[in-house]
Amino acid sequence: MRTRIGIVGAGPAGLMLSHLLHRAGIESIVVEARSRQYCEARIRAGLIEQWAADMLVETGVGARMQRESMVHDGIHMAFGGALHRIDFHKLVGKRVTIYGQQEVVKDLIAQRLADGGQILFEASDVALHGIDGRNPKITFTHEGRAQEIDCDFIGGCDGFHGVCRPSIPDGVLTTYDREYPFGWLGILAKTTPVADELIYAYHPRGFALFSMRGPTLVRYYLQCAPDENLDLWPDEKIWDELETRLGGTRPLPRGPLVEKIIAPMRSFVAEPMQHGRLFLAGDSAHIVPPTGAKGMNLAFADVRVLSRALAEFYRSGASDLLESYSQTCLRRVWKAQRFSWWMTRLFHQFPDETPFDKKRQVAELDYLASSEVAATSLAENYVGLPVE
Ligand code: RFL
Ligand code: PHB
Repeated sequence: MRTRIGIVGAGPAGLMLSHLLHRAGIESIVVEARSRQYCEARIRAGLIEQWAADMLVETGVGARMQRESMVHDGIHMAFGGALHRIDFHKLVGKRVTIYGQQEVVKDLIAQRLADGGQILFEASDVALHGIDGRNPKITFTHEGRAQEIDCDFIGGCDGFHGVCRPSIPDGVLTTYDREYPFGWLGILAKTTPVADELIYAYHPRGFALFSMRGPTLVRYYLQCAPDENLDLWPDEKIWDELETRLGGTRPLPRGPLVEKIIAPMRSFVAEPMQHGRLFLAGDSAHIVPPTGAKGMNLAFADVRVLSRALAEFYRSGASDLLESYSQTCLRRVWKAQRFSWWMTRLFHQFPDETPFDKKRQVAELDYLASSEVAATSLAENYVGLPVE
């Protein structure tokens, strides 16, 4: 097979890259390890920054999101037994969209297929070759047959555990890594939302987050041990713990759990995000702890930059935007890293904290709740910094 851009991974990064390239008249093929059903059912992110929601609409994949999503003007912070609201719209004139990542993935897959795009699901033994030269290649097994894709460039969109980043020769990448001494226990439950907007809760027993997916589907998270045993968390214990940590100001509407997961928490960046003809985008290049809700949004920001650079290359032959791809992306990536680390630090209990640290943490929450200047900085980052 031959195409211009070979893309590894059908997550938000790979699918959006293929979609944006198609709109720029550039052909691509996506190679994905999992089945279509698996990709469409994988529950992850829930929050889309305003510019990213606008991009989905402007590029023709936002119609269902516009019908089914919830648009939020702000968030609540819970601490000291009370709720404090941060009004993004009032502070920075922007909003966020609540719409599940798996719904975005469904919409992108449907659009790519309607536009005649090729997504090869359930590909195994995916490997990259010749990324240092002008004719890179992706090899894999698909429907029992050995296949290869000759291309001009490769989009490495295969997430944190993929094969693209490890294909870069030793010594090229510098990695920055930070693991947190806790994870998140996440549940999805069939019941009504306890509030109209998300609640981020600081509590001496640990962080808790209330989020939602729809009028009768809610998402909650609890700070837990990184290797927490889910067997020790029967449903009622989860509800009791959530109710305590969310401030105890009101009872939570309970309902049957449809999912229970443990999510790891880490910060990671690989620099540069490119080598030869391979360009990394999304989680394959960087991971943020979910506290700032930035992961999928960063993936979209990367592929926006990459698709524009590729469009310029095919239009004029100029490669300067491709050469500066990593540098352009990393400016945003590091600001998102900073914000995600800060939100994580603000709301979680750290095992090595001193009584001084805890007092300082509560003072910082109080400062955010009482100062418009402090709240504006949170709001500006949370709704998404401007894209270039
Ligand atoms: P993905 O989604 O991991 O997709 C990578 C794809 O590559 C495939 N793959 C391979 N394909 C071929 N060959 C191989 N060898 C392959 N290896 C892997 C995989 O099957 C998969 O289909 O990466 P991408 O596209 O970069 O997207 C990143 C996002 O998924 C991620 O950053 C977000 O989910 C993070 N995140 C959140 N982001 C937000 O923007 N807002 C949020 O509210 C938010 N909340 C979250 C989150 C992530 C969470 N978890 C579970 C880590 C909440 C949680 C709990
Ligand atoms: C979610 O809805 O899954 C979600 C929302 C906000 C976050 C993290 C996760 O910060």
